[in-house]
Amino acid sequence: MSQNPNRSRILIVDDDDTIRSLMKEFMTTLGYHCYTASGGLEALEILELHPVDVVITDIIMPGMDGLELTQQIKEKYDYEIIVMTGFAGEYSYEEVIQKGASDFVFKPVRYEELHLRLQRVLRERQMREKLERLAITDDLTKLYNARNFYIRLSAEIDRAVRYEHPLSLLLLDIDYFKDYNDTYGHLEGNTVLARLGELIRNCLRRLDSAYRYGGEEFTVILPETDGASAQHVARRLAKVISRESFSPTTQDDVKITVSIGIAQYRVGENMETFIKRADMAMYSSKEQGRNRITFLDANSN
Ligand code: GH3
Ligand code: MG
Ligand code: MG
Repeated sequence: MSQNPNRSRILIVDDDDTIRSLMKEFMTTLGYHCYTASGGLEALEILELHPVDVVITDIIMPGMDGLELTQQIKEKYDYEIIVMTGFAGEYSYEEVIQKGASDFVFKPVRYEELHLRLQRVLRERQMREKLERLAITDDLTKLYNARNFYIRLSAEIDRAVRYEHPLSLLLLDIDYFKDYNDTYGHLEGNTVLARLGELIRNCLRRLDSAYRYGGEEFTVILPETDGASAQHVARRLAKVISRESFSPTTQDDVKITVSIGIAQYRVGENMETFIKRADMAMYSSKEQGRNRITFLDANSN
């Protein structure tokens, strides 16, 4: 949803031309971005092309009625629906809500009331989106959290197997980070973690996703990526991180380095084994002196 609630996108569905155009005028004046449709099928066609935040639909319409439309939208999308109904006895509140509508207004619609209901529905939607975002995000680094890592990796493994596409995993661990904390304090350490989160995020392509895996450990899932390309990504990350300077005190200009492990998914292996191989590659980087990249290809153990 757009940040400004007034730029939210609304689809108005009504078979009455006059109501449709009056509502569109009202909503547009309030700053909403409006689409209109004269029936259920046309509404579904519009939704195929344009995502929206809220659908406001009449119930009684020729062809597909508003209840059927509500049900179909809810099966396919996560959009809010406000239903307009002609008179009190036409459909029950329960019936409409059960189909998945968020709210309900009577016709003739009082615009002020509709606007208030719309604002409430949008507020609740924003709140829900925020909670969903918080549940999958690490607060300090703004990367996805470890719980989300397992969910996403499992889904990516399924996709890689189904489409026979390569899939790679990076595991990064900050070198000597305990010393950094001991020398400059935990808060300065946190600054490093937050900045690393930002650097990693900025380095990635659209399909890639990065996670705070542990305290000072990060993972990056690279779909559609073989080991050779994953090494490019790892080198780019290491370079960007090595260029960054931190100033935990006014006198100090401190560099940090990371040890990186790379594994390419091997068909048939389970998620735990895949992660373990990336972990072993990372430990190998540590053992060889840190600040380096180790790749275990699909055939090595
Ligand atoms: P190595 O090169 O072997 O990785 O050494 P290291 O010191 O980085 O590794 P070790 O696992 O011994 O220590 C990890 C350190 O990371 C210890 C802990 O204080 C620090 N750390 C973990 N989570 C956080 C955090 O949220 N904030 C801060 N500031 N430090 C953290
Ligand atoms: Mg560690
Ligand atoms: Mg470490």
